[in-house]
Amino acid sequence: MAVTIGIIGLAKSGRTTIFNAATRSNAATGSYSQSSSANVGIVKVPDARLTPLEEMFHPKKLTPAEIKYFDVGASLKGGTKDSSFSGELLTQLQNVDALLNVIRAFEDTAIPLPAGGLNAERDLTTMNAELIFSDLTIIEKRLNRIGSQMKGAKPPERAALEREKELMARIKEAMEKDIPARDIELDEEEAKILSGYQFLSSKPVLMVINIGEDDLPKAAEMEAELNGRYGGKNYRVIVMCGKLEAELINMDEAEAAEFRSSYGLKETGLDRTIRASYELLDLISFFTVGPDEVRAWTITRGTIAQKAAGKIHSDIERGFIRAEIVHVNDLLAAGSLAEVRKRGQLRLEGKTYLVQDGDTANFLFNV
Ligand SMILES: Nc1nc2c(ncn2[C@@H]2O[C@H](COP(=O)(O)OP(=O)(O)OP(=O)(O)O)[C@@H](O)[C@H]2O)c(=O)[nH]1
Ligand SMILES: [Mg+2]
Repeated sequence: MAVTIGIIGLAKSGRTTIFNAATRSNAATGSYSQSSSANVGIVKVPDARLTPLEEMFHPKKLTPAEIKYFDVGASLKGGTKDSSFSGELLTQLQNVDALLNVIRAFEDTAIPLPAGGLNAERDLTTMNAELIFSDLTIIEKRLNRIGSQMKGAKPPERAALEREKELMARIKEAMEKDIPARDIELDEEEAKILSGYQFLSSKPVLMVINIGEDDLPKAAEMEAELNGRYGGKNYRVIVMCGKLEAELINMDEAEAAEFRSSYGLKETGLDRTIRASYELLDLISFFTVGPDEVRAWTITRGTIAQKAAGKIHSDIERGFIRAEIVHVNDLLAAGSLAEVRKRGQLRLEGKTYLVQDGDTANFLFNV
């Protein structure tokens, strides 16, 4: 399954513009009505290692990893004690791996500013408050349910409910002090219980500061400063001009590259967003190679070989015997799998081997 990212932010912050830039789409922007359906886009994750692998294997199919973006229709309300997220929208957001919070930092007299003007700090607080508000509603419902379930419960079940209740009460207390779930320290068991709730405020956040073209010369400096202030575990900041990025995706590549360098930009907004998302979620890629298909797979760093195999098929995970591993750099240096074998560079690894970024893997399994 592709990594999914939900785009949120205040109205007119430039969410759809950033969505277009990140997915090479042309969804309508500047529509003043709140559209009810989300824009969905899938992008292939650029990976320079795929091209030489393709040249080596001439596969029938080349499959890069994918990232899926949702530009949800509703925007954060900002200040009103009312959740923007309910129904289908809430379900969609609950299923994303990370949130991309667009923060407006561009001036444009034609587009009304939020009350109080431009203020990244305030917009961040607004986002957290609104995600927490949505989560608190769920916690309250769950606490009520636990109360009634406890009545008829047998001792072991009761103990589990008791633990969950305590945890929920602790999370509730923290959230009432405006602490999002992602910032609450949890042990392994607690984290497991909590993951079932898919709290919105537990999602890692990529903040995209949407600046105007005039501020582009300051972008790198701004990004470093903001990452110093807000970056860290579960948080990353990127600064980009959404409007320019969205325009550049409609140009041919050479022309776009020329424009980009005239603005001092080295990478596309799409590439930067993907890289920041991978860093934020601590994702790495491994490859499967062969004449049928060369494919990149996305996993979290620290994934064991057996679990990584499960990405491909649950049968391979269940019947896992061993993995034949060679790093893509060694494979490319050797020139072929036969040469890798000859050089003794094809390693046999067991279930608990931690798959590394750039590993190529062949899983041996029983069905
Ligand atoms: N000047 C300028 N305008 C921008 C920039 N980014 C977006 N806009 C404009 O701001 C308006 C709103 O952008 P959208 O991308 O539609 O913003 P949104 O958050 O999706 O807005 P809604 O979904 O309508 O709430 C559009 O007219 C965009 O062209 C920017 O960097 N600079
Ligand atoms: Mg929009």
